[in-house]
Amino acid sequence: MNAWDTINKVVVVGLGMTGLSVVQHLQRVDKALHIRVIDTRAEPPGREQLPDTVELHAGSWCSEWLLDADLIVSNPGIALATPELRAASQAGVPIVGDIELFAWHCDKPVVAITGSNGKSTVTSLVGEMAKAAGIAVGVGGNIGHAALDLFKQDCDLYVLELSSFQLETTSSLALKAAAYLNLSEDHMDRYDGLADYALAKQRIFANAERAVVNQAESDTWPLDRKVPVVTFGFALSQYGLLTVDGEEWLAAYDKPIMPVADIALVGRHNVANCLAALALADAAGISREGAIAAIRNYTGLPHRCQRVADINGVAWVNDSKATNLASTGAALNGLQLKGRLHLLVGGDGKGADFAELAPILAPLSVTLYCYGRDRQAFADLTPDTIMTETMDEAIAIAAAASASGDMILLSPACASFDQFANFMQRGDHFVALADQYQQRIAS
Ligand code: UMA
Ligand code: ADP
Repeated sequence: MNAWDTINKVVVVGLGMTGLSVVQHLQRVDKALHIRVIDTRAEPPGREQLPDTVELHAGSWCSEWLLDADLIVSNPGIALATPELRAASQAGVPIVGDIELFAWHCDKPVVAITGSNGKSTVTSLVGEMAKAAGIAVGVGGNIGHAALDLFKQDCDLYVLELSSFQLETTSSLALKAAAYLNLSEDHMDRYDGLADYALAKQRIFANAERAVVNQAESDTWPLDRKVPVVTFGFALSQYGLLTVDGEEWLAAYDKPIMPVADIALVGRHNVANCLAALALADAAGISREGAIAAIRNYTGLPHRCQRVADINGVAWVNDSKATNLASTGAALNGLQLKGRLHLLVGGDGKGADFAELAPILAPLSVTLYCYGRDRQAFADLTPDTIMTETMDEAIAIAAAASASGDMILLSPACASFDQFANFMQRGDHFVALADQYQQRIAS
């Protein structure tokens, strides 16, 4: 039986990018479906693009609509524990997310990536590998391109980045391979601790032919032991490292693939990301030539450890996508500087404890600039700490204090939502402040 046979009334919860993609998909699938949208925001993003035929309730919940639905499709940003959703679920109304709808419709191979950090990098790298191999590929999901929008074009392979939020409402996504890159504390405002968060991510393996897991992190391995496992990592891994004539190479099953020095991405964490991507590429049938070409050429997405300016010998680095402690840790790992590090942190801390940053900062010559709503959570991590309300104030002080050989690094370890629309806007603002400073000192 088709999943849609018994469904007439669908309520989409949350508009935005996901909600709009869901509405458009539902209309493509079945023009006769009765579609309503609820968004608790008074002015939900995407409202102007909503077709007139779709009813919208904005600014609050509408339990009447929820209880009247045959199916609720919920936005990943809304917790299933929200009382209104819980009540609907208890009343027997099924609740799914956009990725579940994707699974119902998809008839081509899919690989997917989850983890606390590196998802977007690995997702886009696998996409580049497929393109280089001549495969028509659709890349989407939590990477900022709604998965259902990928059906607007013909593809022979899909690569999806999946957040724990999206996985919570997904149960039938069949995957050629599922990668779980790493696990570290994040989204503690939404989960009852790390174990709860980890369990949501485990759902990626539910219907996977192969699990691509981090050799060094047992939490990333499937709890269901029936799923065949392929490991990546720096030691004892199927996708790992080999020394060839004194040079470090990426390797698969003890066969060298290419020198680590030829990877276009920078940073040790990206070596691990390349190994995970290679494992996924093999599972998806992407040619080795295509995979190698992409690793040689792909320099990464903006807002991830991106050098955006060099002003009188001071490097300005935008790592706005570092929205948790581990990603900021990765930016600092192995950092070698002639001068001083001016590190900007802060924002919406999502309930995290930042004490783990102290030993990472200890060996560095660093001034810590803490701004935003949760800046006090960074107090006492290192002796030289400056508190400001905004990033603008922090930059003004850092720019004046910096000298040739220094680095001004925005790697906030926090979400941006207290002061910015998203991490992209935060990163763009950092770049704009660098530009302004450059112009000021040039005039
Ligand atoms: N919201 C309400 N009421 C509503 C609907 C939404 O208050 O009725 C609020 C929620 O707090 C929610 C926020 O609005 O978290 C964002 O909603 P949105 O409309 O901006 O969401 P979308 O545009 O649909 O974006 C979502 C993902 N956002 C979240 O999961 C929070 C995007 O991931 C994703 O790229 C997009 O779908 C396409 O799949 C962003 C993200 O921050 C990048 N993800 C988190 C992360 O990576 O850490 C999980
Ligand atoms: P995600 O989509 O999971 O947020 P991104 O690829 O966008 O991951 O990177 C987010 C942040 O995490 C960036 O600051 C990046 O430098 C850092 N990062 C990328 N890969 C890793 C990794 N394997 N381990 C730790 N941090 C990483």
